[in-house]
Amino acid sequence: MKIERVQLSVIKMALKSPFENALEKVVEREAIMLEVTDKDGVTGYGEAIAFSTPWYTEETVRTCFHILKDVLIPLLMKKPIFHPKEVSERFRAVRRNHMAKAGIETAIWDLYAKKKGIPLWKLIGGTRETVAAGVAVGSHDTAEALRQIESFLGDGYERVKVKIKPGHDESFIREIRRNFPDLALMADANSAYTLEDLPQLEKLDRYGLMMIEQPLAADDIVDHALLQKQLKTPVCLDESIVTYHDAESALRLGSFRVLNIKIGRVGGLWPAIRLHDLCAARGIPVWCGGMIEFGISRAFNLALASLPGFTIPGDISASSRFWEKDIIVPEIKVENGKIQLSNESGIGFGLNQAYMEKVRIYKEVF
Ligand code: OSB
Ligand code: MG
Repeated sequence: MKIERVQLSVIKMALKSPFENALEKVVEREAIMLEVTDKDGVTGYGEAIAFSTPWYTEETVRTCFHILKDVLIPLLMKKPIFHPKEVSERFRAVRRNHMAKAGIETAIWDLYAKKKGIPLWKLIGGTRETVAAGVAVGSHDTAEALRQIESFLGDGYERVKVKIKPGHDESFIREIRRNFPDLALMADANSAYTLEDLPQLEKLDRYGLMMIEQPLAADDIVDHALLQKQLKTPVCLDESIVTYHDAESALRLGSFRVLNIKIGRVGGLWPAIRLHDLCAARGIPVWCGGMIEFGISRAFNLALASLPGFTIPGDISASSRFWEKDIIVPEIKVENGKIQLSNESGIGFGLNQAYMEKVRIYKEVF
């Protein structure tokens, strides 16, 4: 594949309702959509999922735009690529900037699968034709969270995640359990605790949570290992695992029993597949995380979650979870708690160009 044209579009859209966690209240979402075209005129789509501000990781929409424009796109256009696996290797001398890398690496996967005429999920070895839908509730108001859970269960979601933080944990979870005794429930703390909160975290052990996600600091796999030894509830890592080596080290220490894999956080689809393979070999279940993203990123999440090790329903929801109208055609729908994988080639979804015109705030072509 010889890449001849790359278009970056910054888009902006309001969420249907704000999404709140321990660190940020997300009201509006910006993201970068990538359209990568080769010399035969075939186009692959990608999405860079950094937020407007660096609360989740250090990247932002603007750092991604800079790294894509000034570093990654020139590296990619310099010489042909024969397989999408090579993209991560080509970016080896660029430190971190994983969401920028993943945005363009995923577009190359879509392009490659389209040229081969096969669905991306089949190309990467996916084994399931439907993916279980899970949803994250982003409200710290107990009554509002209960209302949302009720409504998501009505939509058919099979698993619910809620956000916790100090002062908003045990009584919140107790109330959810009282209302939904059999709900497949997990809690995500986005690093809001330290080991000093151990007594409070131990109280959560009583509520049959599937797991507690990222309770401690992003760069603290040692404390997570100490915490996991004290808890019956499995610890799941998100922010802490950014590289393959992070996962190997954390496995050695026993810092987690479940892994949340996000393509953007780990630098691309190939790094995500390698983490899946590592965890599968160690008997560690994985699930696909979400980033309040638009449809292109959702489509890659679906393909990833078709791999055999993704045995836990992820934060994989319908286009309508956050958006009045998504930028892809067709939109992603949940039916009977599942999302059907597409049999079209590549990611199986296209960009709604007329709608892109409306939500785009900036565009540049290389
Ligand atoms: O920590 O998993 C997270 C959303 C944005 C950034 C980080 C996280 C989240 C979510 C919800 O928890 C994900 C979603 O449903 O899109
Ligand atoms: Mg998380």
